Amino acid sequence: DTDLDWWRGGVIYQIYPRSFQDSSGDGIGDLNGITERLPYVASLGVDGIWISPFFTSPMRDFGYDVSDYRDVDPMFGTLEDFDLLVATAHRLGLRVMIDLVLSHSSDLHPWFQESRMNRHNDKADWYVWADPKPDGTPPNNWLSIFGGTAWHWDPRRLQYYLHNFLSTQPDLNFHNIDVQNALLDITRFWLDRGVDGFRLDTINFYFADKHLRDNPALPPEKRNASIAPAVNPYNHQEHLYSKTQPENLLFLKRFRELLDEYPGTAAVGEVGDAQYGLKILGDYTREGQGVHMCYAFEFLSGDGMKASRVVETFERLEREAPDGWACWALSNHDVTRHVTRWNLDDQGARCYATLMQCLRGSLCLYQGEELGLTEARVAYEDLRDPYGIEFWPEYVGRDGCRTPMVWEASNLNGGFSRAKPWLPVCPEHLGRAVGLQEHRENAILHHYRRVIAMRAGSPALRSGTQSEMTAEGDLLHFIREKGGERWFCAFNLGGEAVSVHPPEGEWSFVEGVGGTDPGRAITIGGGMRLGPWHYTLLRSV
Ligand code: TEU
Repeated sequence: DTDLDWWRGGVIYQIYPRSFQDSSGDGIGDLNGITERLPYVASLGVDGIWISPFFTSPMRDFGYDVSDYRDVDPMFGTLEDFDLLVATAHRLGLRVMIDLVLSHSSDLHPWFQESRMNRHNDKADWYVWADPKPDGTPPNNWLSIFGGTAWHWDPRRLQYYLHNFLSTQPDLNFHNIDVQNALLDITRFWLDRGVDGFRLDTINFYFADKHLRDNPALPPEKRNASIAPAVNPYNHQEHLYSKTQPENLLFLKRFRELLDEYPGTAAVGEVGDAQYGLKILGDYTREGQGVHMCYAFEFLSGDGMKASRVVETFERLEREAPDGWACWALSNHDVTRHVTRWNLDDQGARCYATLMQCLRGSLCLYQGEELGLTEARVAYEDLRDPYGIEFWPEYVGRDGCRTPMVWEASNLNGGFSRAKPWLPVCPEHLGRAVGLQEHRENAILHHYRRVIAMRAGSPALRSGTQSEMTAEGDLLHFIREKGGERWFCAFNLGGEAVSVHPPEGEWSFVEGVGGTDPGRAITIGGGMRLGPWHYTLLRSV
């Protein structure tokens, strides 16, 4: 691998800027706060960071609604602060990926303000506008992820506009080449400012069907029960026409050509699609013609990550995206933190942390994951996420994974801010603050550092082949291999002890719990025993 390929198998640390570190004293995190904490991030051994949106925004969706793509929201700082952040990151050997939300803008973006004036202005065709049906109802049956119809009536223009998310997030019309060009210009603006890449929000939503055809109903067996099933009819529709149109491949090709002008940059496209996610991943990352990797949702939901599920996912990936490249994650700013979601104890959390470092693909870690943070309970009065407020209490929203980072247990607000934080610091998190864990030899934070370093130092784990992946009950094992380096990785993803029989040969024990001493060469004959949530990693000698 060359330096240019850093993204392939790289580990990316996701920062949610509102909640990482406040330097200005307004209770909201900011860019200078991130810069201050970059040495900590570098100390984890990750390859780079992805910063969730910090652009000018009315913050209806906390930055995922952009009103100026070329500036920093004053709440987060200035462009000069951003330049300092990038320079500091680069000095520390960290790549910087920023989060471009191109599928939709804020309704306060000047483009939309102009577009809504009438049907013949310069930007008239920049968003997805449509006439009502004769009875005045929306043009078709498309639904918004955040609830209700995906169409909003505009009383000024006397038409509906499309919004796949909030009504304050109108969808841009990618069929219009001027829109594409404007978005590519924005991308170039940030490339010229020195970023190393992009996390592209909702790339499978860029294009909607030109003819605005109705989506078909989803047969019951294909419904996704993971997102507010009781209240959200979104899960009962097959989103055939409201997203993932074939024209996107041509746009992504243009996007890739632009990135290729800046060697060493990379893009990870977010593809949220319960049915076709991996198939889309294959299409969007094929032959270096689209994004470098797709952010996959496979391990972000569900009630567990059983051995059989891991095997099934990689079999499906192999089938549906043979030369695709996935970027995995267990947690992010949209979902319940996995320690809570899967009800993991410390041992279980360490086991999954290690497993993720051993799997083929790239990997995103979400701030606080390295501390073993649980989902915070947020009282109704404190909820900020519009999605949560809409569906509470059936679905409590995304605030519980967005509460502030905890740095020092004894400092005000865990060291996050000297003012009242925008979301309360979770009291249970304080016992896991960075400062405390730094001094605890056995803390999960050090475990993360160790396994991240292990992957970083191994071409086989970073980008080698993955074969013989097998599930036997709760036991998961597989081989990673590259250039003569061969690993056997085995995990007990359950509460009962299991036996594992590594392939015959001389192995050296690398890492594990309840296993042999690290570094000791062992000959495998009779097999090894793995206690609950124990694992063993062996390298051939
Ligand atoms: O999320 C896209 C996405 O698929 C989400 O709708 C996700 O399914 C949802 O948050 C429930 O978990 C991206 C961003 O990550 C999210 O924060 C934004 O709200 C959304 O796009 C709109 O920009």
